[in-house]
Amino acid sequence: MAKTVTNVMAVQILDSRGRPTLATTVTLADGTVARAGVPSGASTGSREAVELRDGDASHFSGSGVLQAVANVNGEINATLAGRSFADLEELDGTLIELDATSNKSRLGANAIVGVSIAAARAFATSEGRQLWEYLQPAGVTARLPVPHFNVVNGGVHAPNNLDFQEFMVAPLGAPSIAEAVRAGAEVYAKLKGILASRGFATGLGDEGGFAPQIDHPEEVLALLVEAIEGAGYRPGRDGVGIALDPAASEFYRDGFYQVAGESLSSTAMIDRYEQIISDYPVWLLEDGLAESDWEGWEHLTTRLGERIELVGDDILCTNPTIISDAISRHVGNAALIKVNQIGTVSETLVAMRICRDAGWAQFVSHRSGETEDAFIADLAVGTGSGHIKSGAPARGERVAKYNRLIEIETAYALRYGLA
Ligand code: 2PG
Ligand code: MG
Repeated sequence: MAKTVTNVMAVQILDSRGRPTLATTVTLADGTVARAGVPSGASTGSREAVELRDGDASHFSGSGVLQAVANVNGEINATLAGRSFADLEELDGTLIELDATSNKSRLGANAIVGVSIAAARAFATSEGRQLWEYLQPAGVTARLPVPHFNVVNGGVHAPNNLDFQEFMVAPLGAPSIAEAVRAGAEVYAKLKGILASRGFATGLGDEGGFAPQIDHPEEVLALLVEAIEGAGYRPGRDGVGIALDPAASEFYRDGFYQVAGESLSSTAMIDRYEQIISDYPVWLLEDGLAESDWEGWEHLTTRLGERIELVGDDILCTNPTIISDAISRHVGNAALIKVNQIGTVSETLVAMRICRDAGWAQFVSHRSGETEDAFIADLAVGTGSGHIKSGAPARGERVAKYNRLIEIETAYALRYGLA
């Protein structure tokens, strides 16, 4: 049934880092009102859709989004209000056409994605369906994803020495979301105790994980195994596994990877990962190499692609064209899925369909700058993507997503897990 939009509006609010972002509202003629909060990244891929920032140094040091807000309240509202749309794809297509750039830089991907997410929620509500049901593609089985809890933060997400950005624990062997969340929270609490007992600070990074002053990634991995065992779980795929997002573009300089004082070639970096996955129960590696190192990625995939999941984030940017290119070049075997990287929900669903058709995995993700909006929980469930990352099992904007998964699990008997 066609939906008539009567109003679209936005205001400037704060994200979890205290930086400005947008809250958007879409109102339909049937009285449905739906909102969205727009996420924002720090370690961004160079080919991501463009987030519009005001650049006015006297206002939030240039990071204001008042122009993006004005674009929603002005041009976007003028175009959408009073119009009927057969579905979300038509509404998203109208936004893309209106922007008329290849990277959403005119109206701002932050403005566009806020409207797209709020519209998806409005359309679902108007049809009396759960958001995850509304997002579920034909022929796809909805299921509850394995949450990946980022318990140690480094890179550009924390002011410590760690070059790797994210160290995640994944309750792959848990029977349900409720048990997975419990495992994540128990390991997190155990890790805090271990860090404190060794004299490390237990302050937090941007995604709620601890940010100890540690140089070597292997040292963190050893602590994670200790915390997993200490909390009473088995490290590994039948218990609690580990996933890494080094976000390698951030420590790639002049063709070399700078890790803990060492300068490693692409091959040496792959050797290091091979050793890491032999020594520790790491089952997933995201952005192990830089976005510009496609040749390195090809080697990485040849060497480790049969053993672990290799997820492309900065290198793919949730972009259907780039993902198709990577699939044909055998670069990685999975894509990170971030709605604001491409800018609309419809294009995100296309990116996920391309992955599915190629047998690639899809790892649904938050951004380091977040709001309490839990859209990605429904996205992961509806698309049956099998896994999601939303930071630590702590801090409101992170647990909002995990709590939504618990709510979905409680109300609907859906299968949990990856396979
Ligand atoms: C990443 C993300 C989310 P950011 O690199 O995967 O964890 O970080 O949002 O800063 O890009
Ligand atoms: Mg990443």
